[in-house]
Formats: sequence, C-alpha cells, structure tokens
Amino acid sequence: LAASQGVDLTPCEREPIHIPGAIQPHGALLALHPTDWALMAYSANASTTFGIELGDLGQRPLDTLIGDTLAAEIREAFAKGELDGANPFRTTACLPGNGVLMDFAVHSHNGIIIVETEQTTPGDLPAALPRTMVRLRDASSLAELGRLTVQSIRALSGFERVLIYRFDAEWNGEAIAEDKTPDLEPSLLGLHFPESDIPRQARELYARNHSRFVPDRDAAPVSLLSISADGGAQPLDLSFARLRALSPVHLEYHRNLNVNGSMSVSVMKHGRLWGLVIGHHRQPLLVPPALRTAVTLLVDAFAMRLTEVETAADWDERRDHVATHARLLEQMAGADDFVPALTSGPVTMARLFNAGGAAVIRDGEVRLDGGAPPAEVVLDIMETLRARSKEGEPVTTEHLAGISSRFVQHSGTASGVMAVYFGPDHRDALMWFRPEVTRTITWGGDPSKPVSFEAGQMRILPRRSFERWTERMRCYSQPWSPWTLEIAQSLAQTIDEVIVRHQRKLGELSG
Ligand code: BLA
Repeated sequence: LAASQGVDLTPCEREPIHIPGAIQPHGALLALHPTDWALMAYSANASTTFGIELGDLGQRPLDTLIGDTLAAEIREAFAKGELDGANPFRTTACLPGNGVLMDFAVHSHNGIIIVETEQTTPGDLPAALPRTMVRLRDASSLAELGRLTVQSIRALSGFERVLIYRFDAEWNGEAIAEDKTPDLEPSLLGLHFPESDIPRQARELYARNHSRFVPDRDAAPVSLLSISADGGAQPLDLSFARLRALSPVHLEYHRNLNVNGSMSVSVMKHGRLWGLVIGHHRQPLLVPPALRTAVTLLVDAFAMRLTEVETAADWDERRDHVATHARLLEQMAGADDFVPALTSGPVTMARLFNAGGAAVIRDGEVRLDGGAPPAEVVLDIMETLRARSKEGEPVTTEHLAGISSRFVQHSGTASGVMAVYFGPDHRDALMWFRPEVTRTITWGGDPSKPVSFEAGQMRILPRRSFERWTERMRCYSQPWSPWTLEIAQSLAQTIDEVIVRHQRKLGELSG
C-alpha cells in the first residue's frame, strides 16, 4: 500500500501529462508572451478558427485576431493579476475575422498567457440551477447529497452515467454514488478501483486544475506549433488548459470501458483531492461551455457541503458507539464478572467498531465473541502486538499479516486488529478483529465472482482493475478511526478501575 509514497515512479506515473504538445480539436489555443503579447505558439487549427492564413498568424497582433475590446480586457485582467490558472478569465465574443461567437478562457501559467477558445451559442446558465442548489443546500446526509449531485449533473450535462468517486487514504477509489441511463450496464456503484487507475501525477494535477472534459475520445489531437526563436525549447505547460489532450493510456482505458465522451471534475476537501465526479457517455458528447461551468459549480456546491454532512455522519456513528459503550458499562456494573458481561450479554463488545469479532483475554484465558481466530492464535496476536506497544499503549493495525506472515491464514477474520491492555502489567487485553476488506464489499451478485460481466471489452478492464485492487488489499482491513480507540481505551480503563475496586474490597474484607 505504500507504493505510491515511495520515490520510485511507476511507468504510469512517469507520463508527463501536463506537456502533451497537443490539444483536443474542439477548440484552438494561442500562447502569448506577456511583455509584448507576441504569439509564441499556437494550435495547428488556429488559422482555420481565426480565419487567417497560417503564415500570417505570427505577424498578426492579438487585437486583430480576437478584437480590440477583448484584447484590452485580457491585458487589463493580466495587469490586475486575474489570470489565475485555477480561476481563468472567461467571456464570450465574436471573432473579428469571421463573426463567429466564441467562448474564451484565458489564464497565465509560468509567465505565458494561454488563450483558449471554442465555438459556442448564446445562452444563459441553465434555469434549473438555482433549484438544484437549494436541494443540495438542504441535503442532510452524504448519501442524499451524493444522489442529488449525480442526478442533477446528469440531467444538466446529458452524460449517460455520472459517478461520484471517493479516494481512500491510499488513493484507491470507490464509486459511492451513481446515476445512469437504465440500458447502460453494469452499474459501477460500490465498485472499488486501485490507486494506479488514476496515477499520482494525474491526482496532483487534478488537485490544482479542477476539471477535464473529453468530448470525443477518438478525435485526433491537434499539435501545438511554436514560433519562438528557439523553436520552443520548452514544451508548453498545459496544466491549466481546458483543451489539454488527455493521456493516450487513459483514453485506451476508456476505449475498454466503452466510454467515449467523458468528464472528471475534482472534489476538494480541506485543500486535498477528496474525489472526482466522473461522467461517461458511449457516444461523443460535447457539453457546451456554459453547461460545463454549471456542472463545475454543482461539484463545488457538493464539495462545500461535504465536511458538514461527513462530520454529521461521523457524530451519528460515534453517538451509536457511545450508547453501546454505555450499555456495556451497565452490564459490567450489574455483573460479578466483567468477562461474560462483555461477551455474552444482550449487547456484546463485538457490536462495536464494525468488527467481525472480539475477545477478552484475562489471566491467559481467552473468551471469544463473534468471528475471531482460534483462542491460541488470539493469544499469539495479543503477545505479538504487546511486544510492539510501549507500556501497554493500545495498538491498532489494518494489516496484521504485515507484522507477521504467520497471521496471513487468519486474514478472513483478523486482517485488522485493535488491542487495548489492562490489568497488572497490562497483561490482559480487549481485542477487536476486522476481516479482510475485500470480503466486506457489497457486490450485486455472487461475491466469489465479483464481476460477472458478459463478454466484451467494456467488462474487462474494470474487472482487471478490481482484481488489481483486490490483490493490493489482500490481508487488509478497513482502517481504525482514532475515536474507536478512545472508546476502547475507556472500556479498558473502566475494567482496571473495577478490578482495583474489587481488590480493595477484598483487601478490606481480609484486613
Ligand atoms: C486518468 N483515470 C484517469 C481519470 C479517471 C481514471 C477518472 C481522470 C481523467 C478523466 O477525466 O477521465 C479512472 N475512470 C477511472 C476509473 C473509473 C473511471 C477508476 O470511469 C471507474 C469508474 N490508468 C490505468 C493505468 C494507467 C492509467 C494502468 O488504469 C497507467 C499505465 C493512467 N489514468 C492514467 C493517466 C491518467 C488517468 C496517465 C491521466 C489522464 C490525463 O489527465 O491526461
């Protein structure tokens, strides 16, 4: 799981996707020098777009290409420092050469002004947008927020499928919300994909530039031509260019997925890439510029509500756990012996922490509750973990097999373990076990045949991805949130106090 944190880059991570030397053909690009506004580079389709002879392009000042007014606006925006790549200058204007209405996005990056333009039609933001925003504002859970987001973005954009893809701590991903046309099979909801499907440099770029639209996967990219004296020694950095041609490797992935038109819009939370809203279309799909803006606004609205609904969900889960914890304390208070009180009362400790099972170890004796390895293995795990813990500090692991390979065979019940210690010299313990994560995935069909897709290309790559993900996640459990440890420790502390009180009572009796 640590592969992505190392310094070694995989071939996928090595592709310099920010300098492809080409753009997608549904627009044209001009790169200008900010001091004299001279043209440094242009896309090979620029002469057609601007209605100007190719040979003349380099000689023409910006004003004659895009009009005096727009050129002046861009210069002013640049002077005010308002050509930020993440928040480009946007406008529509008719080209002086041919009168065609164009959408413009202009930004400056690494000291170069990049003007991108594509044909558009007059129109306002979609009328449905305000109502959708209100619905998103009122959503009370991640599930509801996600569902509303994918539904409204699909309705707005026309994609056949819209997904919310959430990254985990290791950058694997899961499709947590989906809206799709009924004849698009299979559903990808709940499927997991490995970290490598969206390599590191892509994630880093997506954290800075928040959207990508590919209207036509198979459209031949248009080369960038340089007219600077040095022949363009530096390839033009398209990190923030909306027309950037996407990686051919990734386009191949989409070919295998039977996806043609696509989009991905970044969901940012606390400055970090939390996930993507992904759009799929089997045919080419050109989402007009104004609708693209609407889509990105909705994704931003989703992102702004995220922290709130996730925090609320976290609190709900915590509250349930606090209630269970309280029940366990009550059961212990009413019992002579706390071990059965924890493991065989109406509520047992395995109910906590989405664990498959739990155990109490006291004086070398093991009491199991739910799905757990055999008692002697539980003792072995306890000793192994204690050897790694300082002064009886609690231990959690989501990958017990990584601590010792002899536990691999128990990953079905104990891929992850939490142990909190109590008693004299911390020799006793409460333990919780979590199974291997792949077994806890909900699949529509037979879990042993997780992707029973029919023949055909579409079905193959996600399945391989899933298999790679499964391989990576072998012997891993879900990670333990910090608050689970707090509750477990509080339980162990109570037991310590109970024991101490009991011993004091015994002392009083004998004294
Ligand atoms: C990029 N990979 C991406 C992107 C997505 C995925 C969403 C963002 C680009 C976009 O907007 O389409 C992956 N797409 C998915 C997944 C689903 C989906 C998981 O629809 C599931 C629902 N990809 C690989 C391998 C390599 C790879 C093995 O699977 C490398 C050899 C590369 N993926 C790769 C690269 C990019 C990418 C290089 C960057 C594309 C770019 O922005 O230029």
